Amino acid sequence: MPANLPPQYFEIEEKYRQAKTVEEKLETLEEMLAIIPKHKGTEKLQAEIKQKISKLKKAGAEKSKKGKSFDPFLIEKSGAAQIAVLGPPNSGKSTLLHVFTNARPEVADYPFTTFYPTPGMMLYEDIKIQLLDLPPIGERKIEGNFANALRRVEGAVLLLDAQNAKILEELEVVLKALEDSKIKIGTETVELPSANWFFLPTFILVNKVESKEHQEVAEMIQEFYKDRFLVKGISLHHLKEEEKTVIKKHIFDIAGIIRVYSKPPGKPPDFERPFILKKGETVRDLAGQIHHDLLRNLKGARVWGSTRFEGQLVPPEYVLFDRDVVEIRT
Ligand SMILES: Nc1nc2c(ncn2[C@@H]2O[C@H](COP(=O)(O)OP(=O)(O)O)[C@@H](O)[C@H]2O)c(=O)[nH]1
Ligand SMILES: [Mg+2]
Repeated sequence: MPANLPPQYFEIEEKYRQAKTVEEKLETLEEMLAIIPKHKGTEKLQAEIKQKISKLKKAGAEKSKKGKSFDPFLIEKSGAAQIAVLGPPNSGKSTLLHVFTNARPEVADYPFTTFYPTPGMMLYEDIKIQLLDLPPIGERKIEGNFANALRRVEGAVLLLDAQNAKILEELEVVLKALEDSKIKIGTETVELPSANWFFLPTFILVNKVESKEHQEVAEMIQEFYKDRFLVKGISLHHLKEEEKTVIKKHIFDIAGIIRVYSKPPGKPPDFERPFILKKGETVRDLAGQIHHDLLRNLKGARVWGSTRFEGQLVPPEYVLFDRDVVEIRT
């Protein structure tokens, strides 16, 4: 077909192939149609695209007639980060929310009490982190909505039950179910099979450790999985204050975030409202968060905390650390 399509056409076509939502697909199809030279050689192609557009629009109209499908897993993010609480049935996921947040999901000794996610806010020093109590992970395939929710969170806590004789099997079942949804978990980044896989930073809490025997179970898990996971044995029913503090710190660490305090020139730092950055982000990222005007005129910053000298001048590319105080210079 002597269509003589411009090179951009093929870029848009590629975008169309990658499009995930109906809206994205429609948008790229409209773009394709707009860019095609209108002559005899492209008539067939134009007709095909128009047909695709009308099909998609029809499907969309029917869907909205049925009412927007409600996604109970779409929990609006609140606080500095969202952390998933994962695990097999009965491992203590809902109990974890009782201990660390003000949320009160049902706790019961029969499995599958939690069908939908329940959020709760955990106070960590001067910030709040949102924990999501989630349905148990078992032999069944993880629902699409559930898997998508896991791709939105910053990290996860995986709870296991030290008093369950099948603890190793349960852990393997969880790992397998997640991998069936193209999600790999680990405390340190693990290699992903391909680009559409998702890495979810996760640490393991072996719960219900209340005897020497349970302690040995936790140590066994730790021994087997130490290359991949941080593993900690605890009992949520008998948690000491110090242990609570340590677990909160692990949750903060797995979220992969840092707190940074901004300081206007000549004024004291604002410790009331920390800015939240991802680990590895720079002065430039902070400036962009404060105000996009700052970005344009950014020269660097003075930093107190991670620098060798207090108030040291650093360039925009300087990587910030948790608790740094930063005075942006323009
Ligand atoms: N012995 C013991 N039981 C616990 C502990 N944490 C939770 N449980 C019990 O385990 C059962 C399941 O807890 P739940 O939080 O509902 O688990 P979920 O299904 O993972 O949400 C309940 O009977 C809890 O009281 C613990 O630290 N020790
Ligand atoms: Mg539960």
